[in-house]
Amino acid sequence: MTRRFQNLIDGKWVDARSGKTFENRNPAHWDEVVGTFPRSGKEDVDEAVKAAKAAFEKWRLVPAPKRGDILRRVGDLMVARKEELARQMTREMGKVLTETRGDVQEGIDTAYYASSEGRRLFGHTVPSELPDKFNMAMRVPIGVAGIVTPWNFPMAIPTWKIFPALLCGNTVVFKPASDTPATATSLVEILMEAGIPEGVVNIVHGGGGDVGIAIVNHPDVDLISFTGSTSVGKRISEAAASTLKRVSLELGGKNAQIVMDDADLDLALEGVLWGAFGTTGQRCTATSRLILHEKVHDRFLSMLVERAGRLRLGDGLIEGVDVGPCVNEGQQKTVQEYVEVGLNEGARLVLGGKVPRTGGLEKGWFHEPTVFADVKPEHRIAREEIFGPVLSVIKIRTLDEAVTVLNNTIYGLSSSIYTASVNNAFHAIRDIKAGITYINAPTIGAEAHMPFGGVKQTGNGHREGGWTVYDFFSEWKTVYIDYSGGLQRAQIDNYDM
Ligand code: UN1
Repeated sequence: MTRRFQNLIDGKWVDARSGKTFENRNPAHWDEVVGTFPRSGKEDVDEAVKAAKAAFEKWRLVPAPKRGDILRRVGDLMVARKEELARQMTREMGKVLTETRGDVQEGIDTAYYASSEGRRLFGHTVPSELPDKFNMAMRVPIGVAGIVTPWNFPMAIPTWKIFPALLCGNTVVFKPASDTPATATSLVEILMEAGIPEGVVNIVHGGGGDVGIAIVNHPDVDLISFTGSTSVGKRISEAAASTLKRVSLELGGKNAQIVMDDADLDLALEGVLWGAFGTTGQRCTATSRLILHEKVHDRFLSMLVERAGRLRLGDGLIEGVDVGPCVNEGQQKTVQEYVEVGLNEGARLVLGGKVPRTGGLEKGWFHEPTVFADVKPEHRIAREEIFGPVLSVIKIRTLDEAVTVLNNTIYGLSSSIYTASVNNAFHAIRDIKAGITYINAPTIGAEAHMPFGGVKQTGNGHREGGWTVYDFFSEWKTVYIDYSGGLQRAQIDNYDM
């Protein structure tokens, strides 16, 4: 029997008011239904926001270390269920089991980090310009947080947002991607089991056009944290402007790995294989451009084609599979369209480019790992986010040229350079326009306790992860305590004239 999942609103598991549902299918075997989920609408969001708003008045008064204790239990429960959660995730979105285990681990790391932050959440004490007066600034909760998340990191990304939101004393209305609602439901079940009070976390399933936009427009939602495409991020920003909500956006990427002539090529090869084809290229941090120094270009390209050609496509639950399917039909089509674009622009297809039709892959949204050589920086496949297993190779002559090519995009999330020279490395660190730069490591591999985010149209200046995300989920309250017993006028009484 197919499991029928529900929304969680005010501590109760309920269907969509309309009674409508949608199916979630396994992208590696599209005839396998993972579950049915409520196709919610504005009326369900209204209920969830009402519950979250009411719950906020109690939750904001729970001491932060106590909120942290609950998140520690969340981490413990995730550890106990790691394997089960990873398998569920592979079934619903396709990436291989090693990677879904990593995704759950990223959530565990985030839980323990958030739990310890409950005993920090530092503020500032600052001298006053007046005698017998004390100044401080402290963090206070904001209110209801609308959390809208993608399918590529179905556990890690929701935890990056929900755990700090809760730790800071906010309540949550969570809309997960409709491709990964089962993992999201498991996360919410764990939060409730760990002791999160009713109404503090609510989950509303459904599409972005129905549920997502209703959350963004709702006057009682105080902040929005969204990860997804740049085009949707812009629409969210516009919609949120009418109520002046605080908005954190983590959007697209067009990340590049530079390989200089002095690089360890074997190491650089491992890096690009992992960066470009891990998660079937469906990461905002994926390596989608490879910028090769002319002196190593031909040799490295043939090493790459040889190794990438041996990557095994298949169901991510099967041992030995390297690359899973695209998440859905639409994503597979986008990849195919970009292969056409690349060919029409005159790039040279040196590997892949096709949808496999044999070998047990017929009923999944697979696409072969694909490499284009002779790509020019102005080509669309060198500038636009594809979000699939397609790598564009560009030849350069100098480090300056490599950095210029790398920066030639509207995005600025992750970047990487392989070089043995400390001078090259530091020039790259200084001149690359990206939120993250790796030296002798691939563009993927962000750790939960470090700031995560990008520049340019990858975001709007906020950072997730580490200590930085707590800035987004809390408000500064400035406090002046005058114990002089008299009226002291700032800027006036301590100056004679
Ligand atoms: C994403 O691609 O949306 O660094 C997040 C990484 C992961 C997180 C990626 N730890 O690739």
